[in-house]
Amino acid sequence: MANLPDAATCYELLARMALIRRFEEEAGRQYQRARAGGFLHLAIGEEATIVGTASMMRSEDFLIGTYRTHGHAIARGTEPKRVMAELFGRVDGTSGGRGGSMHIFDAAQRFMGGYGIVGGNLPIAAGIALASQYKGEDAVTVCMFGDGASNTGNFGETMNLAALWKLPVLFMVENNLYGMGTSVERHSAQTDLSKKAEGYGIPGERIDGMDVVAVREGVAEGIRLAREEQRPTLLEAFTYRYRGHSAADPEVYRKREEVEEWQEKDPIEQFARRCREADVLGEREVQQAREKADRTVEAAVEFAEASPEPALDTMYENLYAQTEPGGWYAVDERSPEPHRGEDEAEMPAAARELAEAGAAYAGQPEGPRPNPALHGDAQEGVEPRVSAERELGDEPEDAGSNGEAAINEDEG
Ligand SMILES: Cc1ncc(C[n+]2csc(CCOP(=O)(O)OP(=O)(O)O)c2C)c(N)n1
Ligand SMILES: [Mg+2]
Repeated sequence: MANLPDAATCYELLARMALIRRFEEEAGRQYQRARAGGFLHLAIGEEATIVGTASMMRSEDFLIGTYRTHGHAIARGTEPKRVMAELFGRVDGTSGGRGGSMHIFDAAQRFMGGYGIVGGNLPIAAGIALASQYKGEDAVTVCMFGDGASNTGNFGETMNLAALWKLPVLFMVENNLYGMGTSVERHSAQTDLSKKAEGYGIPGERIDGMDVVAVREGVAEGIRLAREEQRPTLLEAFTYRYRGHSAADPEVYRKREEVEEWQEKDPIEQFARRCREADVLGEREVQQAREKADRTVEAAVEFAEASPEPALDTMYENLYAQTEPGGWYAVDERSPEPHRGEDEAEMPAAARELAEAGAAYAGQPEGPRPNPALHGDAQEGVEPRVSAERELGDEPEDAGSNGEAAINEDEG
């Protein structure tokens, strides 16, 4: 077992884990009160992996995570009140209230998000590391992702380039044993995830993600290899989320006893006990860390509640899509009032209309049916694509695959 660090560091580790735990419990509560909208993924139980990793990083290093990252941002130094305001969709949130729980982002702390696409943060991590290398900077990028993400195409592509270009990056799989409701045994052919990048020349190691000291030890070496030798590594931290995948998860895929078994290894309790037994921290300090967490989170909720919602006329700010010159990615610039079908009160009528149209369509006799691409699908005023092509004088090269032949065929 790795040695405990000095008393001040132990206190800081304990206080940070307790703060994240408290924050997430409160986030769950606020979500149930409908104060926080969108999705909410809690990492309660995973605090040692998060805090252990972040605590070994320098301020110039980058951290990038997934959609379960309230704690990652806080561990990196983002103020909890700004994370809470983001969950509440308020202007003082880390993303101005535009991102919500899955898109916490804080460039000042070099916390690069916050991504809803499973595995989507891996290539971005490689890109950040490439930028550091290109600029001759000393920074390391740490990329944290789930066991499920290790099955994505992004994983292989990123490992290949990271190894090939010798990028200063450390990959960490937060193996909480499940990707939503699917266990590692059912989703990954190779269940030793630390081996999954070996074929690319990236060595891996398994660590106890419930033990903050063990995490620090593993991460220290991974960061050293990345910084000093430009050698990426893949750490697999074994951890566990006590709560469901997201706020709506009936958890039919695991047993209550399994959750309880992992709760016995609780990262905060375990570490507090160890610090007390080694006489590094006293009961008073442990209590103090917890009370401080309570106060910080209480203040975070007050701050979030007091923060205004973004003004309606700022709705289209921060969008990269452009309408001039007009393109495929046009922004809906209609008036802010609800439009047909957007108002909930209209929904029953709109739903009935759609259902009736669907039934009429399904009730047609067997045989060729109108092709919506050619005849428009309820988009009045939209010219069929073929006639547009004709106007441009584009005669179809192969009349058998589109153009007139297709129209004739469709019209029977
Ligand atoms: C590309 C993609 N596929 C599917 C989803 C839906 N989805 C959201 S979370 C998730 C599970 C991912 O599990 P894991 O990587 O183990 O992370 P964990 O949620 O356990 O932290 C899935 C499949 C998604 N967001 N993105
Ligand atoms: Mg997982």
